[in-house]
Amino acid sequence: MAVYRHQIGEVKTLYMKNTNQATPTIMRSSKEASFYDDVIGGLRSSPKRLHSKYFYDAVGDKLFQELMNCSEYYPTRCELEIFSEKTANIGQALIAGGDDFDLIELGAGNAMKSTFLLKYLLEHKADFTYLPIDISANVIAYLSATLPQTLPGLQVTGLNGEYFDMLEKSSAMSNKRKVVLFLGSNIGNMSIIEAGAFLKRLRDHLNPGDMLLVGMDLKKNPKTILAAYNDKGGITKRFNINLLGRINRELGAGFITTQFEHYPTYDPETGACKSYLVSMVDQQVRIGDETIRFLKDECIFMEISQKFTIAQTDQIANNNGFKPVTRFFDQKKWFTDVIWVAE
Ligand code: AVJ
Repeated sequence: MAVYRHQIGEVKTLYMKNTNQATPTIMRSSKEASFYDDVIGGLRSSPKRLHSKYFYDAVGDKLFQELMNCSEYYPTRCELEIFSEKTANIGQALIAGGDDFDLIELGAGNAMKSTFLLKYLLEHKADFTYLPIDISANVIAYLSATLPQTLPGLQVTGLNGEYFDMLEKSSAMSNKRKVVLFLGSNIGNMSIIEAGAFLKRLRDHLNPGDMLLVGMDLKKNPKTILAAYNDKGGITKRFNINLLGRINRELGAGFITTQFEHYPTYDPETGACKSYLVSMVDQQVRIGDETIRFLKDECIFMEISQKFTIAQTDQIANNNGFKPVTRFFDQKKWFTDVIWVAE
């Protein structure tokens, strides 16, 4: 099954009239402008950084799909195991929260894991509507068209947009209790501080008694973690380098991608798995009207994939307005899906 994500349109280059500017000016839609601004802002800051949310263009989606199938990258398999083996326990825990509910999924993607849960809830006559939220219009169109066919009787309301905008929309649409799914260890792409702020904001969009089911990757043998972000086939490397390619394609930049190498790290003390791209030479890169200088060995911080202890998963809940209810694990205890209730 394909995973679709946001795709940003082409950059339009035109020569401005009525000005004495001789150089081409690049006009961008607001989406493109924020991509451009984020790229320039990130590369002008010290240390340089790019935001991992931009990994997922059409090429990035395909590479992530490949990663999910590669032997070293364990998180997707672990969470799929939890959703396929513990379906009844997860389903019962959500049903036990009260009456009818809206089941909201943040960043639904192809909804492969949630499909196990949806099927169980339908078979057990739970009264609920599924509201997948995704930034990609393709994802939402795809899910709205296919889910009612694969799961007859499922009520689906697809929401295409940013998480918090769409959460507000869902609250305006119904005052049923809410169960929010945030799977795939996506929370790991924030530092612990950012994740705390995100959870506080999410809590503000919920009512007491509403539930949150979060997928979190756990600390484990550091070699296992590092290998998952440094696969022998070089998919993770291409996944990172592709963001430079995307900047070239969409913002007309001049990155020579062969002049950067992938540097993955894992710190077993903090649980922070971080990846960098390292400039192999002194170089200058043109992006629109800007020139960015890189020293030899200078790094761009690309992504954090935070790993948690079980105690930390409770702590981050308690610190941000949630109370831990239950947790589920795969056989190896490499990954957890936790259920929290809003206080
Ligand atoms: C999609 C955020 C869960 O951080 O593990 C995979 C993305 N990055 N390999 C992760 C990713 C490098 C992934 N998530």
